[in-house]
Amino acid sequence: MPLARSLAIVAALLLAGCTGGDDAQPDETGTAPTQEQPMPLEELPEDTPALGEIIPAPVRATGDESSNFELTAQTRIRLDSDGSGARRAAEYLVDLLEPATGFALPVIDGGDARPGREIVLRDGKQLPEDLPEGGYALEVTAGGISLAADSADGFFSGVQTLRQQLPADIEANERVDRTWGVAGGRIVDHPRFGYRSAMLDIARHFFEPEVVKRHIDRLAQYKINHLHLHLSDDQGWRIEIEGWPKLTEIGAATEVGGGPGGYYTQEEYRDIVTYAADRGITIVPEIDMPGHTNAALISYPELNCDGSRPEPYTGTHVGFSSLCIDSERTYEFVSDVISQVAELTPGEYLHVGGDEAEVTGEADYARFFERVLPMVTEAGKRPVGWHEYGQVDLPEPAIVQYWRIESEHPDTTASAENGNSIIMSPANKSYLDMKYNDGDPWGNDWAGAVDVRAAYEWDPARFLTGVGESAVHGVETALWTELVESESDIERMMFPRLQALAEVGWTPQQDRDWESFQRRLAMQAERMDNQGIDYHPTPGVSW
Ligand code: TNX
Repeated sequence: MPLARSLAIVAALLLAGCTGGDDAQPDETGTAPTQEQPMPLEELPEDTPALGEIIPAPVRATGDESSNFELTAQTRIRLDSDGSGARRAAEYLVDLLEPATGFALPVIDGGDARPGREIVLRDGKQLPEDLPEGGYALEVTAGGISLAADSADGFFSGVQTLRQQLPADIEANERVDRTWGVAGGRIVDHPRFGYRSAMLDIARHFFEPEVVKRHIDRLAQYKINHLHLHLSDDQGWRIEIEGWPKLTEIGAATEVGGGPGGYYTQEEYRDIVTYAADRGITIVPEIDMPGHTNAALISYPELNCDGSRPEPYTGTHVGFSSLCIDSERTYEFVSDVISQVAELTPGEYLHVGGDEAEVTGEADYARFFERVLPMVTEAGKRPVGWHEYGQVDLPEPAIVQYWRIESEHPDTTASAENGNSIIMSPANKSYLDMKYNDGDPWGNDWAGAVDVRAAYEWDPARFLTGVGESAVHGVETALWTELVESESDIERMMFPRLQALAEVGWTPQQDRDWESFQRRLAMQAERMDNQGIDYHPTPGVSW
């Protein structure tokens, strides 16, 4: 018997043994029943990624060429877990695999092991004890695949790893008749930061729910686990608030350039939240205030100090609007908005903006947030705000999002010293509305060009003086949409810089390497093509 085959049988037996299954017990002749022991794939199809050749790079991958797995129509997915995370991730995996393979894989709860034919999602019994939160272990043998995790986040991340270990054809929309191999070995992996996020501005240009859903699909594959939606700005108000109908009748009807705008009903928003959760993504809603509020002011002029109705705004300037800080009506409004948005959002966070409030006096600004932040915590949410709100006395759970390009920012450093966590989104690294290169015909440029290498080569724990690893809550890219009008604009600006930021947020700093990233990024081209992503084939990468 060839060595690889014997090893595969041993592996299958071991797998069965450790799960208590009995289908693979040797028969009287001492050999395992052959119909339950598919051959290991000794020759992986050439286009199968080597173990660990994925984005973001895993913490540890140990290949074993003798134990490749083959996914077939007979493969089943078995749950050996008490939590709902494994089931949700399993159902997601089934949906991911179906279009290209044509297999409708069953998900089975409990039951015995069936070596060689199954992918098991199991609670973390086999995880190293010191595996940090959000981690998972993926073991690929000819006898089966085991994905162990102890959180929904871990299961979703493990599923994304498995997805990228399959050939790029797995991303095809139509059935591809071929061998589906997965390279054998073991990956033990965990994120550097628990918060890995992307911001989409749907205020400057509105995007329909189905565009946001496709965006969610695309983000999830790189283990981005939060989507921050910028739901209001001068140019548009994008979410229905009961009791304040003019926000959507008037405030939603504009966008940059004079287009029709739009908004989400509460039902549509809830649906997006659920869709995201089913893919391991938490929605972080942002209502920007007290500045960036022209759309609210044209809807309800009583929120303006002089009570007059401003003109609708469809340009791209910032810093000219403010809610009236001294009016009780403002706090009735903000309280309704916060409580309803909190109610619609199961996630931990609620973003209150706070940036560029240039026409709100400093003392007013502080007074405003002293009243508003308790509304957020009382609604059961953890406040997040752009770093300007760090000038205010923040409650301990509040998170500060740093967006400037300077490496010194005393207020943010002070916030970190006070125990507030910091989300790092420096514009010269993570702003995806910036041009890739100086000569690009599209994109903002106030933070300079941000090419893929710039987006990749930085350390979130070394960017800002006094904000080290333990103060960093995570990283977030931002796609402001003053100049982004279509879904294909979104794709071109996001990809492939999103992959760079995804690895910045996931992979330990010492394991990150531009050459290696560049090679793995080139491998993503076919995956993005198959998904119909109109990415920017940026120079400097051998696509
Ligand atoms: C600054 S970054 C803004 C946005 C703009 C963006 C354009 C931040 C918190 N505010 O209002 O859209 O620059 O790059």
